[in-house]
Amino acid sequence: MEQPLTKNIKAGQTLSLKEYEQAGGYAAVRKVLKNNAPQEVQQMVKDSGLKGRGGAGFSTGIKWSFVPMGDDARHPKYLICNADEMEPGTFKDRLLLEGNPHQLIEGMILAAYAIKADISYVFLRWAYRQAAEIMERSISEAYAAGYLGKNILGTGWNLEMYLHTGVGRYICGEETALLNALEGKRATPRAKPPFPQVSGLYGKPTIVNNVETLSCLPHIINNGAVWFKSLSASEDSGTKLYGVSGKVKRPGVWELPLGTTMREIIEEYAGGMANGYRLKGVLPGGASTDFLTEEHLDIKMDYTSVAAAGSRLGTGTMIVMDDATCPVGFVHNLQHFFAQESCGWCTPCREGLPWVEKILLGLEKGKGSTEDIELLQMHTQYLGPGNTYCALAPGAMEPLQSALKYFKDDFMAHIEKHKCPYGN
Ligand code: L3W
Repeated sequence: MEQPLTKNIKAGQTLSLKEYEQAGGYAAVRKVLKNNAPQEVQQMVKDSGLKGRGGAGFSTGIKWSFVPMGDDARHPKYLICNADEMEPGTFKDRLLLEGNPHQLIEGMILAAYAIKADISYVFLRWAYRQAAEIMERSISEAYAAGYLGKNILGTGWNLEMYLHTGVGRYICGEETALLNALEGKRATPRAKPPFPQVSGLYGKPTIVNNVETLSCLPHIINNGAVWFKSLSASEDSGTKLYGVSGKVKRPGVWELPLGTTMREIIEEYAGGMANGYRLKGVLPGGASTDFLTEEHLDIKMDYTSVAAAGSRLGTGTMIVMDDATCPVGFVHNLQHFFAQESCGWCTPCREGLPWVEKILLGLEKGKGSTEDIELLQMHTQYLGPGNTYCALAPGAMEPLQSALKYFKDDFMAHIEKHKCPYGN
């Protein structure tokens, strides 16, 4: 099994520039800058079928193709790495940032070249202090080696790269809120269209890609689109960094063929449930995805299969809920997070999420009624897709609506017994 993104990563260690180069690092940049026009790089990535690994799964090559490329294109153009990994239960990008920073930097150079960008930023989660130090040092090394700066490798192309650490708000992972944050403004999402590809940072063409997405690029350029497709166990190309957290024997993150089944990931890689616990539900890709249950364990963890089962692949990092955990308390905890992280820009999210949180708290304490269930169901509609500027509130409704579907008996038991049956 090939694991191109993680094969050189050793626990607790960072691959140095020298080690990265010895393993073939920066060969893709050398190859492409000398031999290929930017549009050819775009085509290679389009052909590879790479989809965004941040949660949405949008085609990377198609996203790039929206960037104006003619001589009259409005410069500077920007390439941004979204490293604001704050989705609950998601810790895959951290492994790449800390373990192989030059792989990411090389991927960013390739992406920037493909859209003829002039300036690039790594927008990094505030809490990732170690990753910040590693990235700062690695960017300096890449400048010193001539991979960044003026006249890169003698080709006449210039690219600057800066590290920007956020201030710890979930909304900054939303691409347009991230742009506002970088501009020094309040981090609220912008209306789309216009999409950032046309009007992004300071109104200029901008691409925002996730850490894992960008880290795939050197391998696609070195080995080709057909190879990248062959890595997968499904229609979607490549490998995926899958993660598991919760009461399993070995929580962790593993790079596996895209489309590996949920059962294999949980039972084989995560070692199955910890002794004395049974699996009750799984959020397949971070907290803002719909619950799946034991009956879904054999689905392939790819974009289409997870959607067909009624959820989303999201970040591919699963949160496993066990049978000793109260689903009402679990979902209340998630809604507490989402309500706290709402930027307050649009009314349904600002007002709706704290209301949902309050209803769930009442239910959890045995003070709820059947009307509360109806109210919650109503909120899943009002806060659903199309009613808000961004995906925060609709994402928050996904675990709630699926909990009401799969764990309705638990909600009803709280109402009937006037207390939490799990002893909370
Ligand atoms: C041009 C169109 N471009 C879409 C581009 C768009 C963006 C990308 C994805 O949220 C999801 C969300 C979270 N013309 C386009 C277009 N694009 N239509 O494609 O866009 P979109 O709107 O599908 O998603 P999004 O707003 O970027 C991302 C989910 O990810 N999520 C959250 C993950 C959080 C992290 C983290 O902590 N860092 O990864 C987990 O599931 O709920 O659904 O670039 O411009 N017509």
